[in-house]
Amino acid sequence: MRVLHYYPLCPYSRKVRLCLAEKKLDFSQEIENFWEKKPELTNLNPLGHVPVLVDLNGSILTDSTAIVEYLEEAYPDRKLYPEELLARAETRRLMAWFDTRFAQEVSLVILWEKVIKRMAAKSMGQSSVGPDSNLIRHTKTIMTNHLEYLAWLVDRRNWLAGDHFTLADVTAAAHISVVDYFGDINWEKFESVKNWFMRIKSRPSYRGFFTDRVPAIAPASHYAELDF
Ligand SMILES: N[C@@H](CCC(=O)N[C@@H](CS)C(=O)NCC(=O)O)C(=O)O
Repeated sequence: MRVLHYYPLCPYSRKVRLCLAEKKLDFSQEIENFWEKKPELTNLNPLGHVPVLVDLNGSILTDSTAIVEYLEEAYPDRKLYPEELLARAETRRLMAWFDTRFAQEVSLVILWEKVIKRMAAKSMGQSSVGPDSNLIRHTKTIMTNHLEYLAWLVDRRNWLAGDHFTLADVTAAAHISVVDYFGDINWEKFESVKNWFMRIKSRPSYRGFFTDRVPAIAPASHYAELDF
């Protein structure tokens, strides 16, 4: 059986989960508390990062972009890169944007402050530390710039990179869905982005996220709603 080692609210893990589901590839899931650096994970990936995919033939793959590109080549039936050369370049540009800029400025900051910081302290026997409210406020301001850019794109295109649903949509949705878990997006201000996100939430590949939970933090009330 193909196995994905992942953490439910890790955006990179979500990118690979969406990709596997879009391609209709069966897999079983192993949740890894990556901050604990347990041998079950470090034996597969010495860096102790998730996601890690162990494919049917036992091949071990790490790094979400390397994994989705591997899946695209190994299982080309349902393509997530567009056919057209320039649209492929645009897809890669947007994937890189979300995996670096959006992650460093928004999704990973929120995830760290709201969940991982507390869990990591607990696993080291240290007293719990709450989120830094100034940093969260600053992060939400920065996120507004990203959402404005996203609105600019979806106002002009059917999907993020052009006419077709691609890995750009997968990657962006993976990061945004993490922030949405905490209810940190003011959707009323970004109607066109909300419509794009609703279309993604309606896809069968997204369903697995609805039941994701992390200890002590319930998702926002609209998190599992298709029409929010
Ligand atoms: N470039 C990697 C990044 C993966 C990553 O940073 N994952 C985080 C969880 S969201 C992690 O495992 N961090 C462990 C650490 O920083 O030690 C990818 O795309 O898969």
